[in-house]
Amino acid sequence: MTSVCRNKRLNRWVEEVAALCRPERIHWCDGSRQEYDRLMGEMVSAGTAIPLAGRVNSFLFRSDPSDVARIESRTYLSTRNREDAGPTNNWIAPESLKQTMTSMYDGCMRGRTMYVIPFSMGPIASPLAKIGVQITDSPYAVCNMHIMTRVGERVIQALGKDGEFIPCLHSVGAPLGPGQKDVPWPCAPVEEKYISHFPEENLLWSYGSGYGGNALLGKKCLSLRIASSMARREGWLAEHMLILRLISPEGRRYHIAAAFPSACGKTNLAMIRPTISGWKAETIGDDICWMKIRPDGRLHAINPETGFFGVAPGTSFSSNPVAMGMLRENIIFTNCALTEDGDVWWEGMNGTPERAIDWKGRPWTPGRGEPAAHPNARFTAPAVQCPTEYHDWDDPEGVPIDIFIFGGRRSAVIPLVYEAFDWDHGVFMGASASSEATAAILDKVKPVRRDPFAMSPFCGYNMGDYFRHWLEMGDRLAGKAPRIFYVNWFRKDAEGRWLWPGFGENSRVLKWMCDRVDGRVGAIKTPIGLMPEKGDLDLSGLSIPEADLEELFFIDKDSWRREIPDIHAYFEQFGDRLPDRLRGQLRALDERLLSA
Ligand code: GTP
Ligand code: SPV
Ligand code: MN
Repeated sequence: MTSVCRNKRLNRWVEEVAALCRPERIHWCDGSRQEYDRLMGEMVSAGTAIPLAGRVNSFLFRSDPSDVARIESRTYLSTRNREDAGPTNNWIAPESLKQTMTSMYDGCMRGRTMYVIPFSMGPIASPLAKIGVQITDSPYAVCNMHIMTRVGERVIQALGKDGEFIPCLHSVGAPLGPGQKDVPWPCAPVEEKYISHFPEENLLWSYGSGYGGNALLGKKCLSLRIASSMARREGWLAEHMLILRLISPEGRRYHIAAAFPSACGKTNLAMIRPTISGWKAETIGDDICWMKIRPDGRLHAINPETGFFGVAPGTSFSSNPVAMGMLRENIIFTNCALTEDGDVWWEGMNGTPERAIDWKGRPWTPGRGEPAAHPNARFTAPAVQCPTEYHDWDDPEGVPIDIFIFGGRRSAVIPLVYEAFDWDHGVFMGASASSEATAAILDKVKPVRRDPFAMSPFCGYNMGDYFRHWLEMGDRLAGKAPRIFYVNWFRKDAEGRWLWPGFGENSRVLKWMCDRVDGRVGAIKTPIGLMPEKGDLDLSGLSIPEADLEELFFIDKDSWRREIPDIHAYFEQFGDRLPDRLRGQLRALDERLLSA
């Protein structure tokens, strides 16, 4: 198929990539339903996709067991100066990385189709949107991109003759020899995988993986790593945050953006069904949030995506009925279990089947000792199917943010909720955030790691400069800055039981935040921040033992003081890139803990 594209730079880039990767054919994606159906049909015939009898137009994929999550140890930020990538990113010099990868790309698409996917992150023509073009040899990536982004000719039109786009090159790194039969999930061995970012040129090169954030380049690669670096240069924010609209019984709308690390509850909070009477919620985004200061002086947010790539295990009619309602049709499932009646299943879904086929394609029965679904099994779902979908989807202006929430998964130490004294203290709370390891990444990491703003794996420049950028955004926003809170839904008792019921009940905590924003309630000043006064957290209709509540809010000064050296060491790795204002915040926390 020849292109209708008049963009010279794009046409030249497609020619260059084709000459290097040597695919059998080139296909320009138009984003149509027919295109999606045809590619799915081909993948079904090839044995890669399994059509589900239990759900309309839905398919199950099983990845290679070595390719089940993002892989941070193979993710690179390639800047001319190492310092500009900073100590939290893997770095290789651009010339050297490009040389290595060019030799890997050489002939890497032999025997395959090269797809050209023009896509927009954000409503086309929004002042907050960006255009990317992904070249890939993975039809699975194409179908996912159809759901997750705005794909097609409208984007080519918007690009015109000389519009700007972000080139995103992707190959699974598995060329086919003449007559060679393909495998269901082609990919390269771990040590040949590269997920590379060249933020100084707004360029992405990914090789060897077909999974999630490694392969759907509009997501983490473009919308966070490249975009955060552009955002710093251009004075806006690209964050790993969900966006939620909460509506009070009186009809007041609050817009909340929350940053939790991977697999720590963003999708679930974004789809919350409040348990407190009269309150409603609408889902705007579950993973990525782009924000700009608009002419009203406030920070306005859009979700640049159009779909949800969510963690399947743990999703059930009791934990997340909204997601379950969304998953009935038009879904791509990856690494879930397959039941006898042709439906998907995963751990934590209501009920357990007597037998199933596990994510590796083997017969499975309960009690086998291994999960049937991979812990990072995912669904890809169109946002328009979300029962709590927000209706101003294409509003180019986005929504004004009232509340920021930071958080993570900590079984001890961190209380259920506290509020920042002011913006700088809030930035300190985000910068010192920490979380326990989850299955969202392949790498082995420390049991508790610092994950500032949930951006540690996604910040496209030196994290010390990122903290400074947040402080400066606060200076610009002044009195119009959102209020900042910290939450931990994951505190456990000594027996390992969750102290807080979570999910829909989290609305109680959100309501307290809204009450704080509008000055309806006061707060108790503690060494770590402001906490709810007795009776202000609405617990009506919830039976939770008094002792559990006490533990949820307990601040053990000794354990908090033990965090200080760890935060200090984390901060000091940034050297002179760390803003002094954060050093001051850490000192002040230490002093408050000492004198309390
Ligand atoms: P990414 O897509 O990787 O960025 O993850 P996410 O932050 O969107 O996480 P998600 O909402 O998918 O939740 C991950 C896991 O945490 C799931 O197994 C959920 O069931 C569980 N979870 C989410 N919210 C809560 C909560 O309030 N309490 C408890 N105990 N578990 C939760
Ligand atoms: C995450 O890991 O934060 C995800 C999944 O949202 S992935 O798209 O694979 O990055
Ligand atoms: Mn995420």
